[in-house]
Order: sequence, then C-alpha cells, then structure tokens
Amino acid sequence: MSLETLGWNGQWQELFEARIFKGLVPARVVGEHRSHYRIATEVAELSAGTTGRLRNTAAQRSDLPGVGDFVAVSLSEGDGPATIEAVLPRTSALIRKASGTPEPQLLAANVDVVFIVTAQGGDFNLPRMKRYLALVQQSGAAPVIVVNKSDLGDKIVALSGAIDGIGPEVPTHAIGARAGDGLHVLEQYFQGNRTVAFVGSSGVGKSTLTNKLLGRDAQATQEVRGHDGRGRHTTTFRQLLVRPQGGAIVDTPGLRGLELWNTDDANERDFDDIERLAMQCRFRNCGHVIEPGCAVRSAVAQGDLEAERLADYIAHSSGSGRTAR
Ligand SMILES: Nc1nc2c(ncn2[C@@H]2O[C@H](COP(=O)(O)OP(=O)(O)OP(=O)(O)O)[C@@H](O)[C@H]2O)c(=O)[nH]1
Ligand SMILES: [Mg+2]
Ligand SMILES: [Zn+2]
Repeated sequence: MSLETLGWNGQWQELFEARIFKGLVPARVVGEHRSHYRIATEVAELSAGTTGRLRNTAAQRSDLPGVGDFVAVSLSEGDGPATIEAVLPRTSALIRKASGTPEPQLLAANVDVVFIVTAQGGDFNLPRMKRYLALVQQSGAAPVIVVNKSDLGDKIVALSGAIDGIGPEVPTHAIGARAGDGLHVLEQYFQGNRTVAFVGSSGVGKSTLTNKLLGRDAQATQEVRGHDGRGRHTTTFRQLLVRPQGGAIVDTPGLRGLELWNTDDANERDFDDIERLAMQCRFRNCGHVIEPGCAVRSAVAQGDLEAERLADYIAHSSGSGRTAR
C-alpha cells in the first residue's frame, strides 16, 4: 500500500517536511480503540500509542489523534507498538459533542465528503437530518445524502431527486446497498483518492454499503430488530478502510443521541428510543435507576441499550418533573 492510496499527496508531504519530523515516518490513523490506535504507514498497518507530551498538550479531547488523521510516528525497534509524536493540521474535522461528557469528540479527520446515510422504512427524520447536515457543514467536508434500501419504498426522495425541506444544493442519491443498486453514482466521490465518511443511525446500512464499495466483507452487518426496525449498533469502532479502486471509507458506529458541538438547545437531544421504552416502565415517574419493572434498565440488561447512553439520558433529564402514572 502506498501513502497515496491512503490519501497522502504533495501538500501533506510539504507539511510533513516543513515541520522537520526528524526520524519520524508519516502514517494515517485507520482505527481508534479504547487502549490504542491502528495506523497505516507506507509499508504496514500496526498498533500505536501516543506520547505523554501529545496527551498533555491537547487542549481538548478532539485535539488528540483520531481516525483519518495524518500523523508523524516513531517506529519501535522490535515488534512493539509505534508512537504517534505529532498530528498534522487537519483539512476537515467531523466533531460532535460526546455522549455523556461536555467534551467534543472527533468522529473523523481529513474527510473530503460525508455520506449522511438514511434508509427507507422508518429511519428518516427531517430534524435529525438537518442536525447531521449542520454537523457536516461545520466540519469542512461536503455533505451528500444517501437514502438506502430503495427496495423498501420510495417515500423519502421526491421525483425531483431531492428531499422535501432540504435544499437542492445537497446532492441526494437513492440506492439499494444490499442488492448493489445505484452504487455507481457514488464512485465520483472517491475520485483522486478522496476520503468519504459514512454517518447515520444504526441499521441504515452504512457497513453494508462499506463492504459493497470496498468489494469485500470487511465490516460486520446485522439485521435490524424485528419489533421496531432499529439497528443493533453492530459497528462499535470508527475505522478507515482503503479501497483497492482508490479512495478511502470511514465507517462509523450509528450515533446515539446525536448532539452537535455548539448546540445547547436541550430539545435537540435525540433520546426518542429511550423515551419510547420508558412508556413501558411500571411507574410513570420511573427514574430508571432502582425502580422495579423498569423497561429501560431491562433493555440495558438485554444488550438493546448501552448503559453509557442511559447514564447520558438520566444526566440530561434530571429535574424534568415526572408525574405518577
Ligand atoms: N432491505 C434492505 N436492507 C438493507 C439494505 N442495505 C442494508 N440492509 C440491511 O440493513 C441491516 C443493517 O445494515 P448494517 O450495514 O449493519 O447497518 P449499519 O448502518 O452499519 O448499522 P450500525 O453498524 O449498527 O451503525 C442489515 O440487515 C442489512 O442487510 C438494502 O439496500 N435493503
Ligand atoms: Mg455498521
Ligand atoms: Zn424505568
């Protein structure tokens, strides 16, 4: 794999050389895990950590390396992990307010285009789509709306090819990822080894589309739930995948409670899945902490809802005046 296929070009090379990263090699962050990064250099993909200095000088979490960043790394002598010594300035940064903390979270760096993926069959929601558009517009990347699962209907995209309530300036494409319908129109966005990130709710088919556009089954996919059509949060780590045909894809986990950095309107928070569950709690004033018959905690126990997300919800809804059923 060459650096060019990773999205590296003359401008990155100039930046790298201008900073005289002596003895360091350029690499791109392709995976972000709890304890380590995966990076790709010109010759190999390997694990990496960061220097303490890098961690200490980061003003906020989103300044730390993230998927898509170009970095300067020192390689270890043996098989040990590499060390990320510096992050090159980003051309774009897809950032959202993190779930459960007031700190901004970097979803992907140096992406040229973001596919905001939605699907026929109940996922589409205009206010949420507008929030995604705002997120992308703040990032410096170009938004493209991809409406998947065309086999399930044609309710979302009008005959004009646009979505009601969204301007014609945002390109919109209806596709069927599973059957491979309409995918050729998406090829244009990868021209010149560009990087495209996929965002959208769990279950809309981001990983199915990733596999189709890569030409191999790199990402796991999973059927949506039968009772409400929601996804199962199958993808758990953001990951950059390089296409043999050129360009790269950043597949991301479906966002929960999408919150945009710079948005402090509490009504913009999206906990409709939890609120729907809460209607089934035995007590109408259930706090979802210790109460018996709590449908929300039982969803957590069954793995349908993340404990972290419930904590986030409770933190945001405290003092919202509950009443007895
Ligand atoms: N009917 C239909 N189903 C599709 C299509 N594309 C994907 N799916 C199905 O939708 C389900 C979810 O797909 P995934 O690719 O796992 O969804 P995802 O967006 O990656 O979900 P998360 O990783 O949870 O965020 C799978 O069962 C897919 O087979 C399509 O074009 N039509
Ligand atoms: Mg996925
Ligand atoms: Zn409850």
